[in-house]
Amino acid sequence: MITLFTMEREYPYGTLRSTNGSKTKVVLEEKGLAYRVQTVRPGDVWKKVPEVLHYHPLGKVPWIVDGDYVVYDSTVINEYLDEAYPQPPLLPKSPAKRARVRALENFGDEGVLSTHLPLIWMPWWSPPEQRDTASQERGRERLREQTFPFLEQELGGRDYLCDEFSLADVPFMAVAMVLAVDGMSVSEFPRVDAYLTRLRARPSYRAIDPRTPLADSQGREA
Ligand SMILES: N[C@@H](CCC(=O)N[C@@H](CS)C(=O)NCC(=O)O)C(=O)O
Repeated sequence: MITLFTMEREYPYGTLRSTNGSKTKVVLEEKGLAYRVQTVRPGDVWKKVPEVLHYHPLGKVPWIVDGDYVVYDSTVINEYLDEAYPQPPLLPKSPAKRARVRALENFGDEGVLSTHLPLIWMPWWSPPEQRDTASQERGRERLREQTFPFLEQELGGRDYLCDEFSLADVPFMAVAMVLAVDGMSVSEFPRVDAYLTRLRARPSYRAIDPRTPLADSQGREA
């Protein structure tokens, strides 16, 4: 049984989850693996307590424990899961196609989840009176100006970024989750809008859906 260490918390407007932890959860779900979630207290992550640093040298979530192995960083974990549990494959076979998946995954991870998305997402974890709404507006603007035009172009006529659902789409499951809470309109980008709707329709999304209570998203049996 794999244990996923991540941050998740219920709020009146939905269950909020770490975006990077959600990337890992989606892959565990897509692969039908047995896992359980161990919630890490946000305060322990921000303060970098020794118990967190013991597993993740940068003091972040997620990390997983799979038998004797500890693996950290959502991208590394997801590649590990794809290699250790090959079915269904989330990377294509040809080197050129694999490179496209990795490049788009990197765009989502480094270019959206680590940069623009936290501007919107972090304030949602604060009480409404302390919420930095200017930061949220900046995050939305960056999605509109930088992220969505590129995605619109890369999607072309495809259902998923690299035809079949792959690791490239996984960071955008977290984008779909954030925007479900935020309510930002994406209608100026019709392909992106349809894509996010398609991602939310995947069974794996249920485990990160803000409407899914914490008690119903703590893992799965094989
Ligand atoms: N590259 C890492 C990023 C992990 C990350 O930034 N996680 C956030 C939560 S979504 C976190 O732990 N932030 C606390 C911090 O940066 O101190 C990954 O993909 O796992």
